[in-house]
Amino acid sequence: MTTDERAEGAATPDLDAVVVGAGFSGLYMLHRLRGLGLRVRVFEAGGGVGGTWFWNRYPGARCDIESWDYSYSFDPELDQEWEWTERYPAQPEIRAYLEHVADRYGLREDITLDTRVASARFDDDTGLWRVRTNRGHDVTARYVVMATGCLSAARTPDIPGMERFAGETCHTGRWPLEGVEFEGKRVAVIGTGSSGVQAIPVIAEQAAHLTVFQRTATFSVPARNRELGADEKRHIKETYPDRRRLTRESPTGTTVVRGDRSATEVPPDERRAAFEQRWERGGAGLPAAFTDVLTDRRANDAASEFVRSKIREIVEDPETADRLCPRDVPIAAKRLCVDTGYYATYNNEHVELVDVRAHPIEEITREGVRTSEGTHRYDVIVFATGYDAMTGALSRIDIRGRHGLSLREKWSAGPVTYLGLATAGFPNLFVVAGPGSPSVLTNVVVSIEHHVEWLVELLERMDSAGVRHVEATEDAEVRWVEHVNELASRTLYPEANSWYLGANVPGKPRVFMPYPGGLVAYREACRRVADNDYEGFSLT
Ligand code: N01
Repeated sequence: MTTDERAEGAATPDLDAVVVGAGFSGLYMLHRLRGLGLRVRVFEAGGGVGGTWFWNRYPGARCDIESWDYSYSFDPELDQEWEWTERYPAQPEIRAYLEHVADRYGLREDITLDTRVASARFDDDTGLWRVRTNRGHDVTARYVVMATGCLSAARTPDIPGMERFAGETCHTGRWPLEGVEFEGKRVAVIGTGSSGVQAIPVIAEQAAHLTVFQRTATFSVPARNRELGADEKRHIKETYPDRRRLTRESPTGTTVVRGDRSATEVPPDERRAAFEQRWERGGAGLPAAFTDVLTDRRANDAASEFVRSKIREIVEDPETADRLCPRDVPIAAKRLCVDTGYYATYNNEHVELVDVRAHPIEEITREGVRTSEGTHRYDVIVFATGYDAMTGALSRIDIRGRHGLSLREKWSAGPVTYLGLATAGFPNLFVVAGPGSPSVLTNVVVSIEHHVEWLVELLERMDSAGVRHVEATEDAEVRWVEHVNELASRTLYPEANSWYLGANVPGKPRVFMPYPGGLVAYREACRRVADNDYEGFSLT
């Protein structure tokens, strides 16, 4: 092939863009890229749209952000026509919403379901990406957008003997489409993060016996979920313009009201009253009662002790209550769980709690789970054991940039991105809500919309300026990672062994992955970059 032929080939890719994933990010990205007149194909591993909300069908699965905030804001007509029925939407409702979005904007024709992207390689000669799937697709595209989600690479721990278990096993993040029958069965749930905390009370209602294997006790606050009445639904719709503005101006992308005082400045009874009010209101806003719960150890201790006192009030058996009280983790340094009846579930006689630090799981046997104190028999084992978060979905794809550079290798000491959007050596490859962006520390839908809109503006401006490739510079990404680390070091986040740090995956480098400076500061940073001719990117 001559240089001219290569150049000609470069001008005629099969597609303008490949988008990987059809969840909140991929659907909106597709909609906006089509608005630019681009030819786009979305590949989605699931059998339907929805991403995380397609897979997470476990009992009790619902969002811990209020429905009126956890939805797209880009179209006021969509706000008016969709009606949320509960304060915290359950998985089927969110999935129905995303199905509605796919239909309403005619997105389905550009989405290929049941198809996993296996590799994406940049061709140095043509300047195009070549994307291959597990079902034999092999396409070239100018742009690749990874809309793969932060919590989509489900992780089942490597416990010896897994293959021998005669009963059923399932992971909350890959729930069988046909459901799982718990009625009258002996069930084990391993893991007490957000997924376990939601699933445990519902499984307990059905199972004959439930054992919860807890490694680290978790802080959870009541959701106080409720159905929305007609007046409230009307009020939500009437106030959408204001709500959307507030979420955009909020550091977390929610309408949760944030306290403006330090917890250490107020007298203990006033502090307790503030926590009590938030506990009664329900939802994850409890730490936001004060400005410094995530930055000041004394403020955090006060909030932690408040929740521990609630656990002791709710759980009747003092030993079980004690085991459920987190001690070595600052509250909210791991994602705060939001539950319906979690702690009270342990008051049931048929529910037991095993502390796997005291009695480690040694193996899975044909009959069940063997710990250091004996074998427990089960019909079903539920793994609520979380994800290879933020990087897992990307590292499971063979992504290669310039000169065959592998993303997996480049990120072997931790992800390196500029603004969480792009990484040097990988031109025209973008990540929505990637590591280095606020994503999981915010209402992710607000973060996603911001990313998509920022990227679409970038592509528009590239096109009008005749720019073919955009790529983060090494210098800019190194500075960005330093900035993220510096912000994290001012918080209590690094003190918990959380998935934010990759600490849940053996061997994963311990690096704080999300941007902890809040959405407002992050938006400003992105705005500045765009206003300064995309400073930190090379445009060629
Ligand atoms: O996963 P997790 P998740 N032996 O990693 C334990 C979002 N989300 O799926 O803490 C025994 O939080 C592990 O123990 P430890 C939300 O952002 C949102 O629950 O590592 N136990 C932990 O208890 C959330 O943070 C919603 O010591 C083992 C649990 O498994 C994120 O997804 C709902 C183990 C994993 O908890 C992930 O939540 C659901 C082992 N070998 C999820 N390995 C809502 O919107 C792991 N564990 C409400």
